[in-house]
Formats: sequence, C-alpha cells, structure tokens
Amino acid sequence: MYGNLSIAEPVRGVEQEDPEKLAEFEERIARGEKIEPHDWMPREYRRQVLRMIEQHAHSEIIGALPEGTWITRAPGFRRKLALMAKVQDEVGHAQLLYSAAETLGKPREQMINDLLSGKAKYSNVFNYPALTWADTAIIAWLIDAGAIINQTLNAKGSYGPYARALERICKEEAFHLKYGYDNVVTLASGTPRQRQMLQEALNRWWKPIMHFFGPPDHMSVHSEKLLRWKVKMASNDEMRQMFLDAYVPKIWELGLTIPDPNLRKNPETGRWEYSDPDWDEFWRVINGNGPCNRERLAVRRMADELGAWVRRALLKPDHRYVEPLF
Ligand code: BYC
Repeated sequence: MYGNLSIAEPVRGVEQEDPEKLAEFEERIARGEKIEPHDWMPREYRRQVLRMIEQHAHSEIIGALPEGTWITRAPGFRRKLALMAKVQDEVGHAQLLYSAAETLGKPREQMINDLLSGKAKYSNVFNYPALTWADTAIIAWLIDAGAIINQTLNAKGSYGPYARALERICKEEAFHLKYGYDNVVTLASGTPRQRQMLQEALNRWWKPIMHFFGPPDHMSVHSEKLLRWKVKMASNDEMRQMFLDAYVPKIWELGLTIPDPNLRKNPETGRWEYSDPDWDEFWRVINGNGPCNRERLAVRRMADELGAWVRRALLKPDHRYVEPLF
C-alpha cells in the first residue's frame, strides 16, 4: 500500500502485451534493475515515463522564468551572480531531461512544439508571478525543497536515463536550496518591511506549493501504475507529508506564519492535517488558465522565434566549415 493506493491489482493498459515478456519485465523491476532505452518495455511504460520526463523538462525550462525576471533587479552583485547561476542550472536540467526523454523515441523538436502550442503540461507553480524579491527567495527555498523530495525519490526509479539525470540534478538543487535559505534568513532577520515582504510571499506561494506534489492520492490518475513500475517511488500525499515534516518546523523557526489555520500534525496518526488547498484552482492552472500561463508561453515562443536563425545556421545540411586558404 502507498497512502490510499493499492498496487496489488494487475495494471491497466497492458492487455495487448506478451504476458511472458511483461512478467519478465516486472520481475526485473521488482529486483531493482534499471530499464535501459533498448530493453523491451510495455508501450504503457514507455508512454508514462515519457510523459513524466517531458513534463519535468518543460517545468525546468518554464521554471527558469519567474526567477529569471529578477536577474536585473537582484539586490547586489553577489546575489545577481548566484541567481544567474541558478537560472542557468535550471535550463541545463531541462537539456538533460529532454535528452533522457528522447531515448524513448520522441524528438526534442516535437516536445518543444507541444510545449509552445500549450498541449504539454508543466509544473503548476511556475504559472504564478514572482512579485517581489522575497518571492524568488521562497521559490528557491521551498519549491526547490519540494523538488528535492520528489527528485531524490524518483532518482531511485526504474528508468535508467531518468534516474541518472536526476542524480546530477539533485546535486545542483541542493545548492539552490542553500541559496534560497540564505535569502530567506536574510529577509527574516532584516527590517520589519523585509519580514513583511517575506510573509506576504509565503502567503502567496503556500497553496501552489501544496499543489506541487500533485492531486491527492484518491484523485491521482497515474500513481498506481507509476508506483508499481517504480517510476514514482512515493505517492503524491506521501511526498506532501514528507515536505510538511521537514519544512513546517523550519518555517515556524523563522517566526513566519503558515497561512492555514487548520495545519497541524495529528499526534495519533503522525500525519499532517490541512485545509483543502482548492483543487479546482490546481486543475485550472495546470490546464492553461493560471495567472501567468499565457505570459510564460508567450516568452518561450518569443525565445523560440528569436533563436530560429541560430538553429537554422547550425543545422543547415550544406553548411560546412571551410578551412581558410590563407
Ligand atoms: N503541475 O496522476 P497524477 C523544479 C498532472 S521543476 C502540473 O498524480 P503523476 C524547478 C499530471 O501530469 C521540477 N501538472 O500525475 C525548476 C496529470 O496530468 P496528465 C518539477 C501536474 O504524474 C525551476 C494529472 O495532473 N518536478 O524543480 O502520477 C526553478 C494527474 O496527476 C502536477 C517534476 O516535474 C503539477 N504539480 O504525478 C525551481 C517532477 N501534478 O499528464 C525549481 C516529475 C500532477 O494526465 N513529476 N499534474 O495530463 C512527478 O514526479 C509527477 O509527475 C507528479 C505528478 C508527482 C508531479
């Protein structure tokens, strides 16, 4: 059992597969072996892993935007340098993840087209604006914290190229977390105005962060299969609980208030209880109707158009480097 999810039942979507091959595949996964691109895999496994890696890659590339808008306004040269390095890392993560996704047969260009057309999903959190410098601090601390919980688990997953990409990504995320925490502590121990700015940013980001781990287990569409095939190593609710366990005490330590009067750890169950974080808003945002979805995609489309001539020049088939004669 994973939270409310039972994974004992036969998985749906594999009825057409050769039962012997399927059994062998599932045994490999049960033994903890990695599945590599040229290994046999059920079509549904390929589809699910591709869906997840692709969404993750898009999240990294769109995720660079809310913080990226603060590079020119970062307070001081050192913070500007650190923020630039972080944003660059996030875009690098997208490159690693697009490469991992390509091993499953979908060309990168098609993935980018699906992102730009609005067909593909990416993480809900990046459809909200970063209104102040404190918002960037909360993103770098708490969203990166959530991402580390999710990704250190997924890094133990069954698909080799994704697991290996995540190992490297997690190392870089650990730096981002420290950078974010340093910014949060600076604001929390600053002037009353700075503390207020931080509190207001936390108020704005709390709900999106609760949504970040995905819908509650009973609403999750894919968890059952993904857990069975060890693509996901914990359910959405379990990851949310891990995050609350690790970070609620740290947030309280800084003297901040979490904007949920019902948040408490039930001493009997050992689980956090919280107000319903408005799952209707979550579905609206991930389906293209959040506060910044249109703006985020417009920026990416502009970048795509402005970079088109570079791609053409690099990929032009008759373009050869000719040694100068003199
Ligand atoms: N946002 O069946 P479910 C970063 C969708 S970026 C949007 O539970 P699953 C960073 C889900 O796709 C790191 N959509 O899904 C970068 C599905 O829709 P479809 C981002 C979401 O896959 C820059 C439907 O809801 N991390 O760290 O079992 C700066 C049903 O959900 C979300 C990843 O991408 C969401 N939050 O579990 C700073 C991690 N949640 O496809 C930081 C990789 C759910 O049926 N992904 N949906 O149309 C995962 O681990 C899993 O996909 C999730 C969801 C846990 C997120």
